[in-house]
Amino acid sequence: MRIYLVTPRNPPSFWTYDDILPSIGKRCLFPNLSMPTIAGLTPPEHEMILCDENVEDVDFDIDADIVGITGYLVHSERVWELAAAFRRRGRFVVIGGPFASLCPEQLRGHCDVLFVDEAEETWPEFLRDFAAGTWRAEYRPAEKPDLSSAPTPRFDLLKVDRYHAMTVQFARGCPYTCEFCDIIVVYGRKPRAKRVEQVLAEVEACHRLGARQIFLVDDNFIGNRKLAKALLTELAAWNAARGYPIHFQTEVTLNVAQDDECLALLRAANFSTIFVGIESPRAASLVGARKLQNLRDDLVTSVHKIQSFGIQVQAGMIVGFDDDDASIFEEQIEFLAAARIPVAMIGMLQAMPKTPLHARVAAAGRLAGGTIGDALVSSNIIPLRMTRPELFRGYRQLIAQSYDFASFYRRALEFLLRAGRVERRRRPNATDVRLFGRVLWMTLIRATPRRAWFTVRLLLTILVRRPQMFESALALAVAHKALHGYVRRVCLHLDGLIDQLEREEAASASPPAFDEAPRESSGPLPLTMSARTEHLLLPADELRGSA
Ligand code: B12
Ligand code: SF4
Repeated sequence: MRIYLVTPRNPPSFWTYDDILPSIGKRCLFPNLSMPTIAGLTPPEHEMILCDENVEDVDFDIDADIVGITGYLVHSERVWELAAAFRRRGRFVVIGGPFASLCPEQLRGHCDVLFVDEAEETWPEFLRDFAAGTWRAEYRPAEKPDLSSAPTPRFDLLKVDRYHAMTVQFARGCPYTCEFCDIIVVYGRKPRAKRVEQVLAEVEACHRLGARQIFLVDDNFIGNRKLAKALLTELAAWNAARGYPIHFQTEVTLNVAQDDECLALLRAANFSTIFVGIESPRAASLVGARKLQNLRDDLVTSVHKIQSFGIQVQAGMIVGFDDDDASIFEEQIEFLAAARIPVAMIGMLQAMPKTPLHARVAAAGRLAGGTIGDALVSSNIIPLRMTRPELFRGYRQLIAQSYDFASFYRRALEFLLRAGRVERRRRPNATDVRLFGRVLWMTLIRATPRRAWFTVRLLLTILVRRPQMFESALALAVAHKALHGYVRRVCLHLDGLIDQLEREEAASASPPAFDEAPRESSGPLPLTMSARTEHLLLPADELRGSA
């Protein structure tokens, strides 16, 4: 059989880096791992073709027996469109992925077969059923799959050179119980890991294909700390033996700061950045969200501890918890500055379907529509200690301030000057030199005077005061270019939403609450639903005062 697997194009988001990818010669930051994973699970007698719409065009006329589509909630509209287009052409369409696992009810009727949850067992089962003509309309595993026998994903089917970094997964699931988290709803609380040899084989495969950066896409890399340490020990040996060809990054919980051995291993294995869900500087909000693992030590001390090992912390932050009032925005700004966190993904609290938070706010009549799956552009909760316009206005101010030139510069510089030293550095090769040229072209030579001054000042200061951090300074200059443009566009988008909310508030004494409904339903559109995000793709220089 011939099977065509499609990843839909990403709507603009914090992670799409639309403003800089063309300049660095890439089409997308990371490949979606689900497609190579599904291809790896497919017996070799079938022909697999992978298409990622982020790096190539979809071939709607392809002669395929099965078309498989993946996606997150943010891809929902494109998933529906793709499925309809292929079905119109008589193709047999199957859908799986985080959107299908969390909201199967929104996909039934849009495909021939729906895969809910992980597909390590159900995909091969379906292929056998399909060949026998006895397939079912829906597949859902009886138990969460054991990953210790998962085959290596077919990275070789990806157009690797079009991505900035590759993605590899070690474990799924997280032992914690954060109230807003949909990950534990779908992947469970018991971390399930691959064996060290499996991960090494995957890293080796990506390295052979030319990868120089790998994102270990675990929900929480230290969910099972013993296994994580065993893997890190081997990754450190692997990287050292080859002269550190790979930079790793991953996602962990903040309590990694209380484990010096783990931090030393992360450094030894060449993890340059970790993404940490810090969420809030306010203890009451963390308690309310059941994010108790963040309360084991002072937050700023914990972040500094991680940085002292030469590892950059990128933070996930959230506003709009029940204990957040209008003073939370300033508190967040102060925290990011004190903790020296240049890059923070700041969002508004979202009630994702099926989470305990969703059930609680719905029961309290505080649900304001469904979610578009991106906490940076909307919120579907009526806050407790603020009005909705107050939340949206405060949030808008918070993100604008966090990514203005001056604040970002201060945080970046503080981090670069004070982070721990990592002695070893890979010797630059021709690709590095080319990349360096492209970055300077984008952030200096072809930039606005303000952007050029920002870049010169940051790079020269670091060259003079801490030259060994030059590569990190360059990366932060690039990140700011991407995020500043994106945040400016989100602010314009929020301005529209705030106007709409204020008009609604003026029209009625109390803000309207809407029932949760599938997005394609008719009737009045709640704010979060009408908040289309296509205009977030406008070039940065079309924005008022943008640089
Ligand atoms: C790595 C990651 C990223 C990376 C890489 C994204 C990428 N290119 O794929 C980055 C950092 C860029 C990212 C960004 C975002 N992410 Co993200 N991300 C993840 C993370 C941690 C791992 C995803 C992964 O690679 N999993 C490994 C694969 C193998 O697992 P899988 O996709 O579930 O696939 C299995 C099954 O679902 C099934 N399957 C999947 N597809 C298909 C298709 C078919 C045909 C079949 C049969 C089966 C099948 O089989 C697979 C094997 O079992 C998840 C958390 C999680 N555990 O899912 C969040 C997650 C997917 N991200 C999420 C979100 C919200 C985002 C952002 C919107 C955040 C933002 N505001 O910017 C952006 C969107 C970016 C975009 N793509 O447009 C949410 C999505 C919620 C949802 N249910 O839709 C998740 C679940 C995390 C969360 N709860 O917050 N993300
Ligand atoms: S630590 Fe992260 S992955 Fe784990 S439950 Fe909390 S939010 Fe979810």
